[in-house]
Amino acid sequence: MQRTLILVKPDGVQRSLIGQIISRFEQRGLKLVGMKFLQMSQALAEQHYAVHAARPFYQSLVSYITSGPVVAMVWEGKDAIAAARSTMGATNPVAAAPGTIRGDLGMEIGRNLVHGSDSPENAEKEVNLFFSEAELVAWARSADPWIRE
Ligand code: DAT
Ligand code: MG
Repeated sequence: MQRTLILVKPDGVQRSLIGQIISRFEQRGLKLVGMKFLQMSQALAEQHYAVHAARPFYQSLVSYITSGPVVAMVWEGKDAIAAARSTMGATNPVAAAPGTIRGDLGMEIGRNLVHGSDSPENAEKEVNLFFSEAELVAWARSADPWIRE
């Protein structure tokens, strides 16, 4: 079982796409185990994007993610990380396949609507950055046998 951290970035919130973005993960069959609406601090953004600190676009990344509130979620499931990333689509929305969040709703890399963890190691770090263990809910979903064999 994997957990992945998903963020609806400030453009998704400002464009009233929160519900639509959450629906995509929900309908795919991932299980929601944590969710909060927050304004990320500069410090949290810098920690979250620490892996990109050396990249030329780092400063704009931090200012974008702190430019307004975000929705932070933890979604759980077997292969949750890869499933969530395929639902998100390629990093650059122009290259993202139609049917994906970025491919359907986005036009450029600096406004790509969602974040999703890219590996089990980063997922664990990112989940712990946004959520305490007590904020994550263990629950049985009645549809599970219809989603997983
Ligand atoms: P992803 O968000 O698909 O995991 P990433 O982790 O490689 O992509 O990069 C983090 C974010 O940084 C990405 O959502 C958008 C931005 N970004 C990545 N590559 C970029 C580039 N070449 N120019 C500008 N922004 C970029
Ligand atoms: Mg990434």
